[in-house]
Order: sequence, then C-alpha cells, then structure tokens
Amino acid sequence: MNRIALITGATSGIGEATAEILAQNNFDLILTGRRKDRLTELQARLQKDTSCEVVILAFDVRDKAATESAFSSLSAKWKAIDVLINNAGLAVGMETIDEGVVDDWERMIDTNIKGLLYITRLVSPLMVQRKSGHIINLSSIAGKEAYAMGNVYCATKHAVQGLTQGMRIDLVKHGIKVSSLAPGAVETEFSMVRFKGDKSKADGVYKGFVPLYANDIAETILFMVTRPAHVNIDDVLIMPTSQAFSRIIHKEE
Ligand code: NDP
Ligand code: 8X3
Repeated sequence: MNRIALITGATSGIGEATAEILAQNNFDLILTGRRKDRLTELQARLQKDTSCEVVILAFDVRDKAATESAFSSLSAKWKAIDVLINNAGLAVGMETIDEGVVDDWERMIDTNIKGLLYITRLVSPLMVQRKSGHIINLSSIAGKEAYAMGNVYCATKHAVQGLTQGMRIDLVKHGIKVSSLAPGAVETEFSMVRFKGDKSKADGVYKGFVPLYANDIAETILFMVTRPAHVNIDDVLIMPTSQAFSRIIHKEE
C-alpha cells in the first residue's frame, strides 16, 4: 500500500521535484500551493505517468482559516498523512536591516514560520494518534549562519532549525520522526521571487558555478523518507561543491 505525503509549495522548484520522485516511489500525494493551474497540471501529469493518486489543495499558508479549511476538506483516508514536507517558503528582498522593507519581512515571517506552524498543528495530532509519521522541514544554509543583507530570511530559517529540534523533542515519545534539510544554492524560482521578477539579478546568482538542482534535494528527501523505522536523519546540510559558506562560492569568470 502506498504511503501518503503532503508537500507544501509543490508548484515549483524543490516541492515539484519532490512530488515527482515520491510519485515514482510508492507514495500518494497531497500537493499544495497558491497557483492552482500549476497544481492541476502537475496532478494530471503524475497521474498519467505513475500509479500515484494525487489530491491538490490550493491555499495560502499565511492564511490560517484557509489552511484549516483546505485541510478539513480531506477525507479521513487522506488525513492519515505519513510524511509532511514543510517546504513552502521564500526570501523577499535583500537590504541591510536599517533599510529593510517591513512588508517583505512580514511575508517571510508569515510564510516560513507561521505557515509552517499552521499546517504542522493540523497534521501532527493525527500522527500522534497513529503513533507514526515523519515531518521534514526545509531549512537552508541561511538557517545555519547569517549573511549580509539576509537578516530576516536567515532569521526565519534559524527559526525553522529551532522548531525542528523542539518538534522532535515533543514528538519523540510518539514515534514520530522530525528532520530538517538545509540546502545551499538551488536553482529554482527562489531568486526570481527574492528579486521580485528581476531576471538578470536572479540569473546572476547561479552564474559561473554549478548550483544544486531541485532534483538533488528531492533525491535527498527520498533517502530520508525511506530509512528503516529505527533510523531518523535529524539534520542534513547539502551544498553545491563550489559553495563553502553562504557567500563563499567559487565562480569561474
Ligand atoms: P520556489 O520559489 O521554486 O518554490 C517555492 C514554493 O513555495 C512554491 O511552490 C510556492 O507556491 C510556495 N509558496 C510560497 N509562498 C507560499 C504561500 N504563501 N502559500 C503557499 N505556498 C507558498 O523555491 P524553492 O523550491 O527553492 O524553495 C522551497 C523551499 O526551499 C523554501 O522554503 C526555501 O526557503 C528553501 N530553500 C531554497 C533554497 C534555494 O537556493 N532555492 C536553498 C535553501 C532552502 P505558490 O507560489 O504557487 O504559492
Ligand atoms: C536559500 C539559499 O543562500 O540564498 O535559502 O539563503 S541562500
């Protein structure tokens, strides 16, 4: 029987690649994001190419009521989630703290921290009831260190690291695994979002070196969710070979 995974932020990048790899590896999927057209297209593609069953839920993770309503629309069968991948997230803007845009800060805090908490609060009690489950939180190298002009984004990912530890401590007695996964630079829509659609700035981030690709992270997630019951991968830091720290990237001219 397939296991059920819920992936937040499945409309692009890491979430979409993870949906693809889990669909090929005996998972049924609940896929979420705001862009319903993309979810519909992904659902059709996965159901055509694999034997996976897919449910889609379009909502904004910052909206607590919308998140609760989307979750409550699931049948009991689909609410029995084995793997929750808290992936939806974003960086917006890059300014020093004294020049930061408060609306951008709120978008990051509301999505990366509060959104993660809203969905976890709904899914985790059912895992506790079933005494089983695995939660993977998408952190970042930005959750391990701060970098210039990364202030609030880095703080949200440090919060994800802290929450992962706290969640693991609270849930260990119920047999639930909690993991964090912290990538360095992955070429996705991330930089287009951070730089508000400025393609040349976004492309510049990945120029001159080979970054990680979404599939590299999806393969890591597949490894994490297919360990035996007695093994939990607590915390993964995965970097491109050319990246030593957040802002130490060896680039060819
Ligand atoms: P993408 O921009 O490609 O994907 C982000 C996903 O998050 C999209 O599916 C988007 O869906 C969803 N999302 C964003 N805001 C919301 C919201 N308010 N409500 C619901 N869904 C939302 O970026 P990545 O795939 O790179 O990012 C995935 C995660 O990985 C993020 O948490 C990011 O911080 C983290 N990460 C990324 C790295 C990178 O270099 N790319 C490195 C380290 C960590 P939609 O817009 O349809 O709502
Ligand atoms: C995304 C990677 O280095 O831009 O989390 O913060 S970085």
